[in-house]
Amino acid sequence: QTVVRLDDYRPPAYLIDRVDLDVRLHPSATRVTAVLAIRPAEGTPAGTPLVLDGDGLRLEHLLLDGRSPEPEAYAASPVALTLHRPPAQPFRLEIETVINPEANSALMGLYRSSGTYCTQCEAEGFRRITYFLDRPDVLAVYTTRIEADRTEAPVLLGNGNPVEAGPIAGTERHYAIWHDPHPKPAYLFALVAGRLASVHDTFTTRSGRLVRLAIHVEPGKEDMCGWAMDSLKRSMAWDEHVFGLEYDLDVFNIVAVSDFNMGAMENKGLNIFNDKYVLADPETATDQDYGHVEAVIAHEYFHNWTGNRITCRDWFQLCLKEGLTVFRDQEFSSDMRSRPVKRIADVRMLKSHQFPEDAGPLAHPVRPRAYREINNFYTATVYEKGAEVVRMLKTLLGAEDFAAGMALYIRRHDGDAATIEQFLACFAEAGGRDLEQFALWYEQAGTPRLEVTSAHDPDTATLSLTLTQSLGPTPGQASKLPMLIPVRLGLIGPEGADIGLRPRERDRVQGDVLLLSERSQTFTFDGVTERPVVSLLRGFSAPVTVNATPSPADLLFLLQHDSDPFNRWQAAQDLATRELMRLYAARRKGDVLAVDAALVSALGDVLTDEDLDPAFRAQVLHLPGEADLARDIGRDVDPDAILSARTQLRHAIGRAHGQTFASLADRLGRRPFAPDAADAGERTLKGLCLAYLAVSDQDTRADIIARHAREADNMTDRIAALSALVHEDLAGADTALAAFERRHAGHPLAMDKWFTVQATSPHAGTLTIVDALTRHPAFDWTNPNRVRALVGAFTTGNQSQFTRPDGAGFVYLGDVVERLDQRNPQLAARLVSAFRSWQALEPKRAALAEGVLSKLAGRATLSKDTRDIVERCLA
Ligand code: DPP
Ligand code: ZN
Repeated sequence: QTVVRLDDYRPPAYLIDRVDLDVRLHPSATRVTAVLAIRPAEGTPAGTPLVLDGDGLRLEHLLLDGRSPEPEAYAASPVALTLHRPPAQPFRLEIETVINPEANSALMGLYRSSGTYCTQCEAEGFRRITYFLDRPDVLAVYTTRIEADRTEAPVLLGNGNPVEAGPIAGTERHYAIWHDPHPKPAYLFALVAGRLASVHDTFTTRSGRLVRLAIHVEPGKEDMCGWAMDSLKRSMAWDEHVFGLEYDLDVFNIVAVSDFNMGAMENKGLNIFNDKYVLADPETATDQDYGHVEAVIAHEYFHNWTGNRITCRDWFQLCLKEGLTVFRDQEFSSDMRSRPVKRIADVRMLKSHQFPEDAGPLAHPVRPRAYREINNFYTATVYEKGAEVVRMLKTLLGAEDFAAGMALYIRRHDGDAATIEQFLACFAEAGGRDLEQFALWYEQAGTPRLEVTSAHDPDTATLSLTLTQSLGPTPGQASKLPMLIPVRLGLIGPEGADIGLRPRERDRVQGDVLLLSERSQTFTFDGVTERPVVSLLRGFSAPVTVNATPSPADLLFLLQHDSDPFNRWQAAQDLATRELMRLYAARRKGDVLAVDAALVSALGDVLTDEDLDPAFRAQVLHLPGEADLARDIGRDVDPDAILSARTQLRHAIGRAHGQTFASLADRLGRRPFAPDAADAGERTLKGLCLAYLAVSDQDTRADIIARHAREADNMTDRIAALSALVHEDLAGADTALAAFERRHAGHPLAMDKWFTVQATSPHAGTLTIVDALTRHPAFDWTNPNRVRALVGAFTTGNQSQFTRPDGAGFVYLGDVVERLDQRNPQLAARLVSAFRSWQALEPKRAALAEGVLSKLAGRATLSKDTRDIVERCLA
């Protein structure tokens, strides 16, 4: 398998200025004519061969400047079309290919989803449609003519603005022409054709451009688009307000399709979405779904500038658009909702998805330097850690210089295919900074670890903090350099108020941010008369793990007094983690210890503190997950002992506050459904109360929860009650499952939740149930959402059952991967990544996982996508 390396990057020898596409749609034989205006790039020696990319293509016709070239002048294979000696002057190449959308099960290129023709071209799907220079630094202006059967596809959509449309006389067919004036790389090309219904709205940009907005869905689903449309309009206004960025076409189309490998795709003027991130109503979508729809709509819209107007020079720069755009959508959601709660949710996600990636065999830098399959680099590291790096940049520069840097980046690189170096140069220039050391965040994989010690001297009224950073080896990177780590700090006095910081090393402290740039540094603060409690890494100012040793009393103090809500939450997590580790260590030795009553009581105080936002209270009471604990344990992990420890603590909390959980569950979230943050927060806390009530000793707990499941008037409450019943195996679980199934049988996205609830149950019979559910009428192996909701939920959301000591969970995943690999390599590769932490497991489980991976590796027919993950896991 060939490895693509950043160091081998060369600018393209030929450029394509214009693309005129004529796509005559047919379910099994779509004819694509591409007319390309090509010219040699400056400095390309005459006679340099032109190699266009293909993937599974067959050439039907070729014309060079209107004439058939001699057979010796070119060579065509499924993966390339080569002109041996192209003209030295600009020339026109006309290429005809025939493709089969119906047979396209990989969902890359042109395919059909429930009868709708749609495309997915990122990263390298355009080459499955026609031969092209399929690389992001070749930018062309596209005109697309789409032709289709009028009854099969009454709606024809392309990139850019509509130019003309009409029937084709004497036939059952019609056509539409779309023109996109903005030069773009091929990965942003899209077309959609089908029998689609739509909802419409308008948005007027601040300079007065009237934009027609439309969301296209399967007929009958129009009523479920309101939230997406509302989110779109808020995104457009927010990007103008916060970043000064306006939309640049006359129309903006969104299409929801049911078969989609990713979340959504930012094609210019024609975003294509996994329907999961468009459709929402209270009956079928949870508050979390509403939040995701809002965030993904915003994310794809924000790509219009960070991704489309300024794209990536090569795929190594993927984080240039993704990390930045995730940062932007996180900021948007923070402004729409509660900022602290959003931050906590994002960090939870980072720690549970990205930290394990960084700690295992799949670890890679935010900007990788080599890949075998780019599809495997749409990762939590590129996206979520990439966003953290941008956030740190803002912390280091301050809001003003950061905004100036962004403005410069947009001004300077509009229309470019850019690099991380160019991006950073704009901030270095705007902020008058040297960002050379900071750039290591893009280069070095792994999660840095901070060791912190503090010493207070009452005689000199000083506090000194010593911070030491370390970063372990990761694949391909044996040793690392020290990073520039911004550590936001607070010192809290005995009364609970922040003490003003008087640092001695003024050049290394910026406001309340310590600039740690050496392996070890000591920071000294004057005027600290009494021993303060140190609040470190406020707001999670850097994606690092911290090893400090605050006493339980200090952590309780932080939980009560920290002015930084993030660190109040973090203190509770640290307390819970410590307790869980203690219980875990005992269980591994065969002991069962009593649970720490002080922790249980402190959590009860937060639960009943009416001054706190309900969503925040829910986050504090939500214990670290099994995977989080496994990551902290790091080696020789016993998932059963983790589950028992966590269950023990949950039961102790449930029993101690059973009454409160019962009464809060009845009191909270009684207003008619509205998807706003305040109401959603109440429902989150209510759901958490039901989950704890389920493990309390309240006699009527099963009845209360079953009643909530029956009477819920929205999906959030219904699924929370159902999960509590099923996961605790309470009386009424089967009845509630059956009622849910009857109610939502016709709605695949709702049934996905029903699959997930069952797949994530920690009981020994779960694997058997998962397997049986693959034969349920609502399940469909060809639909990625179904597979992820059932199998993906089991392998990534049910640690103890996936890693069963008999290895049956591993074997099952291996079988699923073999089954799906030829059909949909991207999906198979995603699923097999669930093995990424196998080396941290205790030896027996690790050997069983390795066995399954080795068996997969031994298969001759494995896809490039899956082989890449499997071999990296085994390396
Ligand atoms: N569609 C994916 C995203 O928006 C990849 N660009 O993140
Ligand atoms: Zn994106």
